Amino acid sequence: MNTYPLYPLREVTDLDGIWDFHFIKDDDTPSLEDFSPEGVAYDTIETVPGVFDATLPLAGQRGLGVYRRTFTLARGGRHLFTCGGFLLAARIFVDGREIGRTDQPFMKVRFPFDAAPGAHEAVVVCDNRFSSTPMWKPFYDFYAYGGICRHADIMDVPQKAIRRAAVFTLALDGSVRIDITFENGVADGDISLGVAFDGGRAVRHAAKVANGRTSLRLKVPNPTLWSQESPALHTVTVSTASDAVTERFGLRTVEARDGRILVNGKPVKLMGYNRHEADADLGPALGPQQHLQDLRLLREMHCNFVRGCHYPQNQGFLDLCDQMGFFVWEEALGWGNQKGQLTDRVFFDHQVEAAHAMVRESINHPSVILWGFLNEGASDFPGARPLYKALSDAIRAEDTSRLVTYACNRYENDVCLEFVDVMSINAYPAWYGTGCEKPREFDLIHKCFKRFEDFANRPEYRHMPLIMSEIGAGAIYGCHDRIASEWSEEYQADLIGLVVDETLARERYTGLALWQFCDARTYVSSIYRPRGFNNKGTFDEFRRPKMAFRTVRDKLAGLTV
Ligand code: ADA
Repeated sequence: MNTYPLYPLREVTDLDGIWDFHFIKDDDTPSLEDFSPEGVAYDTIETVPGVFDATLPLAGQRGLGVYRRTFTLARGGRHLFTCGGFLLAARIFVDGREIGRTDQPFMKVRFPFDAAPGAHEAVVVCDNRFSSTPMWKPFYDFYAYGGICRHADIMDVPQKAIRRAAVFTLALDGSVRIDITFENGVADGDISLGVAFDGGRAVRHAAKVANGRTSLRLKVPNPTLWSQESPALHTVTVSTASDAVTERFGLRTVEARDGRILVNGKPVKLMGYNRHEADADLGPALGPQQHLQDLRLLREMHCNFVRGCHYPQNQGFLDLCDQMGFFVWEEALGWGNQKGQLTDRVFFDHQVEAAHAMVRESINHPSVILWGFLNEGASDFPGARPLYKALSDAIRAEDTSRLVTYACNRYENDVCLEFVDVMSINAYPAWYGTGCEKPREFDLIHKCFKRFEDFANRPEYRHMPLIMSEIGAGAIYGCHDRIASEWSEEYQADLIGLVVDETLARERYTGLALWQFCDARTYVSSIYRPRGFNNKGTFDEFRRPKMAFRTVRDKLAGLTV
């Protein structure tokens, strides 16, 4: 899925399609490190994007998936290999030489390499073993697949290239700051830049480059604001003598004031879902039509909010959110990380790196209004404070124009909330931990909303907006029950109905992200995962609606058009 930014003067070679493939089983190879691209006996094929272990015969297998294809370059010189995400870790070779490696799952990466014009061979080896990355653990509640799960391409990088142009709204009259980063030989000193908004004529601006970057303050001609109701977008093309980048952005401001989130100065109520990138059979490698379909289903329920759980999102999905006027919470990869990990130096550094990279990549999406990290980490542990602080600092070093949060399940014992702007609570009243003698303990829903409202109203937190960032119940698609007990669609619909009512009735709650949009594959485990799925979707994995779909749609009618 081709996404912004675009580089109109460069030659882009799309690597999506069919690659040769060979799988090396866990026991046959010691590590990703020891892999050599020589002598691999390619015996089958795989697609890019795709994951190799979603279907048989490799479903459930762990080891190295080796991909190979050839490509032809018209131009010689510096090139960039770009990919929207690997699982779980990968090394990339061109003509037998390693050009890059990553152990950041779902992270967009870009690796430079030099090549002559003509035919070349790319080999990518993906390791889906948990040992390949400190960012994952065997139990995160979503299946850990392996492969090249997002779009990949190669493009040439001219001398004095522009890397990105990040656009920040300074005021609603169209005033913006554009932070431009360069690469491949741009010396510090004077530079002349062309800037063209919305495909118009380029106006030249003199700027000074220092440490490979510069900044311009400009006014967008004919500015139109981005909002949920009217998601107007602008483009800007920034050019040097040899290169150009086109970025798409929206003019809008986001702030937290007096316990509310304001977009363009007006309070918003965020109503929507947590969503995994999850196909029924094929794992997380969704195509554009599937992303669009999911957003259309959310819109059909009048939702305006998506929490992209629990990893950096597909850039193509965010492009769609920009165009359709969704508010998005994007978060770095993490799930229930405990004391040992939160104080581990390698995990710490990887998390900080992931936070920086996520923000840089998604910086121009107006839909993204919240940055998150460490879903349900041990934020009640004082030893976790340095990491929580480092992560908000990392995000704010990249971007102060959005809000920072994390999904907390430590509640009144939390010791890290001071580092973020928004209090977000994950809770499962009337689902986990209820007395097995009492069916339908739905008074717990009301108590839960009241409890966290009281918590958020404490003097030290009163200024923070409050989001119920996860809440829900499992239902097996097609399971109906006369007494509407657990696992029936009736139970789930009734519970979600109460949750939506509570959120709408309580002004203190700025938002709700129901858990979850659709059933998604995980592991059969002791925490209620029949079928090996997390069954709390309002849709099943085939997007067949459960009863809760109508409940939400009817209750939110009027929230969006
Ligand atoms: C947690 C977690 C989710 C999911 C959920 C559940 O809140 O953040 O990823 O596992 O629980 O279904 O229990």
